[in-house]
Amino acid sequence: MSMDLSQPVISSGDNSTSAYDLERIRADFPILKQEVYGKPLVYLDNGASAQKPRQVIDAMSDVFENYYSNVHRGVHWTSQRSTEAFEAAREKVQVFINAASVNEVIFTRGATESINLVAATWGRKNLKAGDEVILSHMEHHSNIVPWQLLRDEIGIELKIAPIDKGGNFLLDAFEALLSDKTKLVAVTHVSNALGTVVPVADVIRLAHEKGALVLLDGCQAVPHAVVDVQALDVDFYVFSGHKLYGPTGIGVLWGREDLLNAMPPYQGGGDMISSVTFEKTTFMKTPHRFEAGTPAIAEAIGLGVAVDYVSGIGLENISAHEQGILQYATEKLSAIKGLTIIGTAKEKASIISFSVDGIHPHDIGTFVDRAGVAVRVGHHCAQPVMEFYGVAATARASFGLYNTRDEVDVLADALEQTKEFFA
Ligand code: 7TS
Repeated sequence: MSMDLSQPVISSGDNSTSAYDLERIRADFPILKQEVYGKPLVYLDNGASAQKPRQVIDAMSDVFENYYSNVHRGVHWTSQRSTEAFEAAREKVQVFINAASVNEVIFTRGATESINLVAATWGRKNLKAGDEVILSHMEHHSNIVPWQLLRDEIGIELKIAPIDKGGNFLLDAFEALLSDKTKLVAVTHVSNALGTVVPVADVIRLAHEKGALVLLDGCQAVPHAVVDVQALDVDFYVFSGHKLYGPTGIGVLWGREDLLNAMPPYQGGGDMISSVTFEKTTFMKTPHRFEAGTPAIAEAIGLGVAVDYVSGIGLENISAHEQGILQYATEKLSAIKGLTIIGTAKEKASIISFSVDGIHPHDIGTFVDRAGVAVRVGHHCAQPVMEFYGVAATARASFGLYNTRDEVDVLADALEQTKEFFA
């Protein structure tokens, strides 16, 4: 069973992982053989950044060892080879998210830069004082602050779509916020702090009925399920490479080609112009218009290999595996007395935020670390949703394609020991 992120209703998962060769997958990730404090590393911080398979590491070494050069400008062999590999990575991303054209795939430093790019270019050009942008209550700061900067600059209004105590996105309340003033809905596809899957198909349909565009923050969606930007009928989609088992320093802004070509450039510099005189510069079309300067070459190539890697396993299979882990971990952690799971939405990706009575999340994180378990503690760059739950921080286990039920058991045992220590 797979988690179809294009639909509001998502399966609760399948416990069978028989078709899923977990041992072979784990063997692809060198870091998983690492021991910390003499214990096997149990890496449950995939929401912050995922580990890299050998295939990605080797591909990036191969670039530097065998054909590295700057792209789009050399007639020599290494530059042509690098350019071909760089552009092939763009095509892989196009296929991965089913973009209509390769020109719609813009390489950025990551989701944060992608959102800032849309706010600074599309936003500045198309929004004016009084126009409304709708966000949700569970956005990552990177999908809040760029819009606040724009608000402070040009006077747009920000409206916040609410959630309920379980962390469910409230579609009716969202619909009630929509008006003729709504120009953009910028929401997360999957919440990094709660794991909630937002019913994006409905969000997009309702927003479009009002003539508003939709930007989805897909950081926590693309590693977990098939994303098809055409089936979604979305207008902008952003994600980071490093949460998708690829390198840091590379991410994607996808947008509809007509929208992108109507947007002014983000940064000016080399590689994005058609011609330059001191009087006037003309710009290339998308994607180069938005890729000023030397890009992250080996990183883009690495991202392409990461896309190959997850596609080779199959996002449907990854989703089924992770939903099984999510279900198992939810049961296992719920059985711990005093532990509260924060975020119990009907549809979730494999992310569990939690608190334990009387123990500060940072103490939880530090204590389980000694058992080799890496979890994230803090506000997860989503302070408004922490405030909604009346907590400053949570502990968070976020599971990836290589995590096992045994690792869930190690986490649960470590949490029991933490409780005993602090009792
Ligand atoms: N949007 C979401 C939903 C995210 O989870 C993150 C990073 C970002 C945007 C920003 O991505 P970046 O690659 O540009 O930094 N989330 C997390 C996290 O949950 N823990 O550390 C980073």
